[in-house]
Amino acid sequence: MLVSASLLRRTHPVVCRSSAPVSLLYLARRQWYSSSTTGFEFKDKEVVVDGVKYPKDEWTNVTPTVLSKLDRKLHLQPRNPICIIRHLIESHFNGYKCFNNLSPIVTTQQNFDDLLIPADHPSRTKSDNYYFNKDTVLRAHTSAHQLEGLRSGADKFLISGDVYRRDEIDASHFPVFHQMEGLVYFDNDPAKIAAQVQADIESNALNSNNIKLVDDTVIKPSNPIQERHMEETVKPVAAHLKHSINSMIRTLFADEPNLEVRWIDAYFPFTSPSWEVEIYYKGEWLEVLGCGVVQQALMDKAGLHNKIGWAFGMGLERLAMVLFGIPDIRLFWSQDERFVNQFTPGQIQKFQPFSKYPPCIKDISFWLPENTWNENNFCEVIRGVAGDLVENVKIIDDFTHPKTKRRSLCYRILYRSMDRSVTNEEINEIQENVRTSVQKEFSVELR
Ligand code: FA5
Ligand code: MG
Repeated sequence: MLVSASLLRRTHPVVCRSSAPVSLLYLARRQWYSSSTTGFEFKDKEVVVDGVKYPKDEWTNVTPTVLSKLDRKLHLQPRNPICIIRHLIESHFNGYKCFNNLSPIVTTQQNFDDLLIPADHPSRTKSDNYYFNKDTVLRAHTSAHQLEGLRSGADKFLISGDVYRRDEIDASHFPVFHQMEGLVYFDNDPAKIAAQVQADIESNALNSNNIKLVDDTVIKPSNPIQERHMEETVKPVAAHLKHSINSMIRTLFADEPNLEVRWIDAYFPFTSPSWEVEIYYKGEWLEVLGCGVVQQALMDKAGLHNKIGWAFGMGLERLAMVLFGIPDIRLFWSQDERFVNQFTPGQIQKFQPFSKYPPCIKDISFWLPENTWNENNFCEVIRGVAGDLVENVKIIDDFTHPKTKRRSLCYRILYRSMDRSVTNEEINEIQENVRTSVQKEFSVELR
């Protein structure tokens, strides 16, 4: 149990708007959080969200910081770049049924089992996810709704929503982000598929030359066709998938000079073959989506035995960062007018940087009680105390004493607010709380 959660126990219920910095809510030892639409409460034995009770167990690790994001739904806020990009992509995928309002609180069955993710798969761990309890989790991807979509009767659909992951802390990672899932299926008849694919490709020619698109992936034993599939059906399905994504990228980035895009092989338990697409941005390859041919066992679960489909899941923030030139993923959450008023529904406008508030940098170093260390858990404790004020957490020293073999780590934490100036006094207090929480949570010896 995170130390920060214990800070929440007791005291008088206080109603807060979720836009208040949660770090301060922690420090004020408040217990009841409410906003216009989503209220949540941490009790001794349960977490209550909008009146629904989720009994706590040894898996419970949701935090107020993360639950305070439930009602923001940036993909539904018309002026937010996440919503603008969602609309642009939806209009590109003409005729697809769109699901935009599915609850992010899902069962582990939906998030993992339905997708054939094995019981011991590392993506299920507590250090990667936010669990209410062993059966209920904040969805970690929009793929959690693939089966629902397949069962809806639509043969092509898009699902957008907020997704939640415990992750590292930097400019392109945030514990809440937005994904869009796309899925299409066809009758399993090679001639029919090939004809349909040909028609779609012709109606949507790729004729932009501002984008250098490299795809040297080939279907091979390490990224195979499924046993139940035939090469002559998978090839046109894969061609349709790749064309659909490439034409979306070309439409979206039509005015972007010199964009470099590449396809690489990937692995997902719910698709085979599988790929990822990356865009070269600010000196590195930024992964924007994963995709592949849907596992036939998943189609079977939906009763679609004679169909074959493809699916993708993409990160809307990552695409919007490139498209709108937004340098830090936290900016999407900013309620600073200088950010919010820059964007107009339906339009792609480059972000005009406004003067950033100054950062406040603090280091924390400690001896580990033993050699094992999980950075996601460490970042989560920091987020629990500092909320969105933490911009970056970077290891700057990892030292093992030659004689005692004890290991010491030093992390540099960069604090900055997107919408106001922070005072050194305020950060000192937060840093002190970070130190106490880290010490208690991991039994480290602070240096
Ligand atoms: C998935 O989530 C799969 N469900 C995608 C998929 C769907 C594959 C359908 C096959 C078929 P992945 O974990 O790679 O895959 O995430 C997909 C995308 O979400 C990434 O490419 C990235 O653009 C975005 N993403 C992942 N983690 C973060 C994060 N912490 N912050 C912002 N964006 C992220
Ligand atoms: Mg990935």
